[in-house]
Amino acid sequence: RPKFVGQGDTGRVSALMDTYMKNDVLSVQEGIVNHVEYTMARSRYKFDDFECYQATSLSLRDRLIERWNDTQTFFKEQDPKRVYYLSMEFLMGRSLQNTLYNLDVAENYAEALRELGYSIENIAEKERDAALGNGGLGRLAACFLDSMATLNLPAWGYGIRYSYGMFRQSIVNGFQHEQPDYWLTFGNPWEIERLIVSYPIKFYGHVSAATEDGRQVFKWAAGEQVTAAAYDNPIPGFGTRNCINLRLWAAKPSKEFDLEAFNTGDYVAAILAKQRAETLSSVLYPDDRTYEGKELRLKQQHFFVSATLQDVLRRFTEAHPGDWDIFAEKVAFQLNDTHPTIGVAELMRLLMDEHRLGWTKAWDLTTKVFAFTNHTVLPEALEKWPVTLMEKLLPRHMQIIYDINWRFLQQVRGKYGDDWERLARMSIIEDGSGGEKFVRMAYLAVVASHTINGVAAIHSEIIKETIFNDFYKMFPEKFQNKTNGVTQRRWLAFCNPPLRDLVTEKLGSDGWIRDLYQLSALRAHADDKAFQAQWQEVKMVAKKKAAALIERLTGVHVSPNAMFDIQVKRIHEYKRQLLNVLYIIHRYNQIKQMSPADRQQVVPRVCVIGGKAAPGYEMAKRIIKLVCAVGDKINNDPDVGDLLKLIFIPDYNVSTAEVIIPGSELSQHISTAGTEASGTSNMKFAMNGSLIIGTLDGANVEIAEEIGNENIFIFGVQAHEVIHLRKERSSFKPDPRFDAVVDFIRSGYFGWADYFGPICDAITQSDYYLVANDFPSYLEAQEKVDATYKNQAKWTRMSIMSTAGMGKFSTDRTISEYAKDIWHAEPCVVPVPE
Ligand code: B1N
Repeated sequence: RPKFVGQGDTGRVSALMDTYMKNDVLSVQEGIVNHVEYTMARSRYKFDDFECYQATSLSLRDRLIERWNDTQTFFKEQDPKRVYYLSMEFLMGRSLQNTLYNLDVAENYAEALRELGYSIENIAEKERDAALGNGGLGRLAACFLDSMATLNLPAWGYGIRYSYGMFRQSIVNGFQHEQPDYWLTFGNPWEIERLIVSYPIKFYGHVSAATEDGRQVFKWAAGEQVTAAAYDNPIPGFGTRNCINLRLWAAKPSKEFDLEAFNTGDYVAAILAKQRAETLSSVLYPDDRTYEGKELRLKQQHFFVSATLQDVLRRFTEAHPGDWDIFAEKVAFQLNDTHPTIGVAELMRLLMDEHRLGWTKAWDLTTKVFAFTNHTVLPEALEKWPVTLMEKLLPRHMQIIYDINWRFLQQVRGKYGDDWERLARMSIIEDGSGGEKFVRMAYLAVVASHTINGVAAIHSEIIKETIFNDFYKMFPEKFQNKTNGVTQRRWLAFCNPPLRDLVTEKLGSDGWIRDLYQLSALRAHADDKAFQAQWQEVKMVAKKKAAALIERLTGVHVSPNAMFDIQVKRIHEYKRQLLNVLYIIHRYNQIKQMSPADRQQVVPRVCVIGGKAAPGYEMAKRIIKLVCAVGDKINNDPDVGDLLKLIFIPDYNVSTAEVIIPGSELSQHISTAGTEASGTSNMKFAMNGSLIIGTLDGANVEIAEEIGNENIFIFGVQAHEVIHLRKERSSFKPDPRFDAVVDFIRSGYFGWADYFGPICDAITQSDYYLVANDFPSYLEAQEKVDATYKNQAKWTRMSIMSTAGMGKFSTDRTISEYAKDIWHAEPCVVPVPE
């Protein structure tokens, strides 16, 4: 290990620091007990499961820090190109099991705890989820970190340390209630507080121009200043010593005393005003895919991006003082959606106003380091900040954005001439008809980035044809696809040990945990009767676990002999939970009308729907109530019994996903074609042998390609038909079975007829998401599902083929492609100490 440098006896310090913690059972126990006694100051009388979880985590943290330090020191010595993943969200979930497996100490810890009288499973349950994200976008960032560490990339994540994560959902009388998720009450054993790493962040105020050495310079006299303080979260890779960093920023009052405020005489009021700085990082906005022009949200964006860029520039200038020519050879930024796009203007500002580079040089560097990922084409999600707000909050940035736009529009004119319509369409500044102007953040990101990517093949085509079409025509070479993935560590190996062991045994190696393409060798065994029986047994174990969770969360007992049919994701009209519910009502009515003999032929189903509605999204909240009302009726109908259940599971999150997904047999990914950019739970489900019923949307298209069309239930209209079908709406005649179901809801059979009125209106009037159009083909696909389930050999074969075909959908593949095609970054492998 490198020599200690600093004050004091460097030889002696190095010698003491040169040793590593031991991982034998006794050393592990000593570590845990030490933390209980000395870190937590607990006694032998107060050492329950929760305390044990904390002490165990702290002892693992010690081991993480060893690797973290070695990794960061090594990166510093090697000085490779670094990748910075900028994201407002990192939906990490729990860390204990993941750390145990990635550090390869799971067995010794389990044994150590067993001897101390604790069970690892029980103490793992004590951990609160780190829910610093809304859904797919935030969880993707978390899976990316796992793969970047595992692939030994010199990468860091940067984000916000929210005090309140995603709200906790409870269901009262079928209605969603939101509870604050103050997840830090008992501390967070995984983070390292770095009080000395902090940066000033400025807001408001005004800009003045001056001339210095014959050059125009701009000075921003800010009106408000807060401090960004760093919290580091070590991210260990699997099967490697590398341990990368997720640096999250928390807002603190600034150290500078604002003399003006203090001189007015009201000392206490001035202190209290400073204290309000902390609200900046207090809460994660829970509205995914609807943009609300809230000032605090823009402040959060600037806050974390400014801190990040200052941190990166400090690291770069320390290593290469003044050597800006190599900046782009050492630094790559990935913008996770438009949320960090203010970073484009902030980097320009820092380079020009702080580091005194000219516009041309600053712009050259900026456009070489940023790349941008788009995650949605829904118009309501596209960020557009009012110019008036930008001018007030970030006056210097607004000037810079105007300058970027002016130069860009000159370039457009140079290419297309005075095509005013095109210029208005492509302008970063939208000059609204109402007189209000907006900054189109996606266009700013596109103009400044060297590469723009979508998150699944179909989505990357759609963005070129629709929202970014003009930009695609102008710079076709900038556009790429990077199909999403998931980490097979968390989403198969760690959350489903029986399946992990079966797969490993069949393949003769656990190499698939680092190279998911190895799963394809399972195909050769898909028809093997003995293997099928083992496969079914493993699924039954997972179903029982899921059933126990369902009973614990809802009080409803479900039979593990029924088919487990799951749709879990954020509640949104475009995801069409409604289509699912309408079908369940249809199925219920069919069962009710059957003779007892016919009922014998019905495949029993447990239908599970789960997910959170954005607190202000009325229609989504009505949909939750509808699911609960229908469930109430069905689950208590003696005619139906175990033939059909409908469960709404409350507070769907990463930890419940880790139980529900392995237990699923059928999973639903049924968005209107062209609306779901990728979806990632589809990959998690298929990896765990769940069959997909879905539309040709997002990653479903590529999943079908990989596992074969015969192994997936595809239905519905295709993306290219959607515009036409929306136009034809007025002459559309819905299927009578569709009308019957809607009328049934309106009749008040499930109660709440008035409350459900707007739902029925939405799908019978404009029906923007084409629920009625897809209803008949969905029914047909569902009939195929039933018929297939009755043939268990066929079903099991399809299930094995689903898992076997998932090689492509590891984030290891996704991240390798980003590294090669976008970041041009190479692995940097930390040597293993003897
Ligand atoms: O990102 C996921 C995709 O798999 C999903 O298809 C996509 O819907 C999701 C604003 C979003 N798109 N946009 C968001 C989240 C938070 C927010 O404030 C938008 N999330 C997605 C990963 O690519």
